[in-house]
Amino acid sequence: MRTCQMLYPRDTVVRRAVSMDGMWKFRTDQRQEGLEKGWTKGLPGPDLIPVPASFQDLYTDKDMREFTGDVWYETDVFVPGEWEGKEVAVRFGCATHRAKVYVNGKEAVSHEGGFLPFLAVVTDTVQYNAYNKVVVLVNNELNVTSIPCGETKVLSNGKKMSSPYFDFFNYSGLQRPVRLIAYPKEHIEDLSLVYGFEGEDAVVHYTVETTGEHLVTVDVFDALSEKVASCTGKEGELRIPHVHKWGIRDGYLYRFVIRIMDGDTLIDEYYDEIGIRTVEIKGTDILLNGEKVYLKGFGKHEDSDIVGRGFHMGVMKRDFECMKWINANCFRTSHYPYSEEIYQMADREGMLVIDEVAAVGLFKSLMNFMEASTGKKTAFFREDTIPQLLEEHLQCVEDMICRDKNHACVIAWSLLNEPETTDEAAVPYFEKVFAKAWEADPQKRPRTFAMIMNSLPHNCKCYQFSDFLSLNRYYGWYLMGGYEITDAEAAFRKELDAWEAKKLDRPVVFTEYGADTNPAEHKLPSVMWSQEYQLEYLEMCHRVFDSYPFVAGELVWNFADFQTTEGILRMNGNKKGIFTRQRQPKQAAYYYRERWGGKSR
Ligand code: EVA
Repeated sequence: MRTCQMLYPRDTVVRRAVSMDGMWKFRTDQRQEGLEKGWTKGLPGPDLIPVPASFQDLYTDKDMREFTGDVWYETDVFVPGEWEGKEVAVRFGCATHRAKVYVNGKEAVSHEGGFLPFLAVVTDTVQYNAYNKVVVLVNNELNVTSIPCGETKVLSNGKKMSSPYFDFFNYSGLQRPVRLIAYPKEHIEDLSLVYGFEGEDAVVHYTVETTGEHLVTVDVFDALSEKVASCTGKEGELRIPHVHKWGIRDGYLYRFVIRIMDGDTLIDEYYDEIGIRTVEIKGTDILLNGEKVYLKGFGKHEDSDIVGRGFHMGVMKRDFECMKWINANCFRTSHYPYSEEIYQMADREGMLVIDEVAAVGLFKSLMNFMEASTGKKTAFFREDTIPQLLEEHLQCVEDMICRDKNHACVIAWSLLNEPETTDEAAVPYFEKVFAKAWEADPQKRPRTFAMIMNSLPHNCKCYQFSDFLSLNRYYGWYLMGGYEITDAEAAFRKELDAWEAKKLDRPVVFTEYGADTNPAEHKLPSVMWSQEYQLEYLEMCHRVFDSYPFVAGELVWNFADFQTTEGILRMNGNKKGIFTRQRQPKQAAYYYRERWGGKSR
């Protein structure tokens, strides 16, 4: 278990969190000579780049944008003398896709996986009241034993290139905030919460994990800072009278303050802002606080100009403003867990989130979104690399749930995106992944995975694992696009009829449907890629959704245009956005604003 690294860094009476964001030294390592040449002690060369950011789009040189292999980062950080006696660590929001951290020349930690936080504990390595050198070796190569999956090619000139099995650019580097943190030796490691309602009150069952045996206290404060409940012990029940439930566009948060006490002496203190709500599936309905909700929103990406996948507060703010304007209530963190600040914002804004782990590309193909439509199979789950991939996948599921389980906004876990499911060999793999999520989540939230076009009622071996079905469907785009759209609609209905015939008694959510659209293209009558066709396509999909009562949500692909690998199917990226990459509305955005503003299914 790597629990304690998941607590979001906060300042309290006995904890410190200091931002290390800023300009860091940077260097690519084309010849992989850094280790030999002693770069762990400091980098040669004067180049500086911002952290957090993806490094790819900052330069004007194509070799930099496409760089695949090892890159190095370096900064100096001052560790205050008054921290001596505490645990001290550097906490990375993420390092994509893997990293080794060196502090004052000594390896502090090695971490695999590019979208979740980790700590380099440096209590005994740092010099107090002095600057310390932090060097990070990041590697962004794709392979089939870590998630997401892909390949690394070597070109005839010896340069490496990323070939993802997925449709987004392989942005990488230190893409999220980095902080120097200090916390007590005996400390709080984890907090778990489960909610129930009794009349007007909430009953909150809590569990606190600590590294020692001193007394734990928990106090709950409302938004006006009035204490509304308290309890002692590592496990217990808190009753919050007249609870203000967290809901859509009603992001009411309570402050939970947890302390470890030795008599009157405070040993540790941590707090979190918590929304209280329940989520469950009942028949074909998704219930929030016992009431039916219809999900309206997007599959998104962390993606924007210049900083790539780097966390940018301005982009986050704009995205939420656009989502509120268009009357969305939900988004999926396709195709990886996002930066923690985004979930905090969703909690505050009352926006629902389907939280997705980075298990994308579990289908051996560089164009799976196309090839799956043709019925192609690749026997992905029969490869001998699967046990190692599974191990990594399970770790990421555990870490994601540990990190995000207390966010009110998170209503479900998406455990894979578009894996191959038509082969029996997938079944034992899915079984383990779904069991892991159940075991890791104290709230037992619904679990799902996004199903590719060829995972159909008659051949999909894995849909039964999902508490609600998530369908990614492109009838009228990849299949029967343009003037054939009437046939596309008929085929779409035929598939849904077949799901209906199975009497699954579970909700179906469309987690993807969309059409590439050039914002500069208008054409009457429509052609594919024009704004007019995007609208016709969306209207067709919605006619279909509205005919089936078990459809519990529509998350259009995508919120905004985003960068992908270059190719003949992508015009400088994927253009299925309802907004442009600069977050300006395409014509379809006005249509959604109306549909979602009025819709209450
Ligand atoms: C698409 N289709 O073709 C999208 C991809 C996405 O960007 C998919 O899940 O099925 C994928 O990543 O536009």
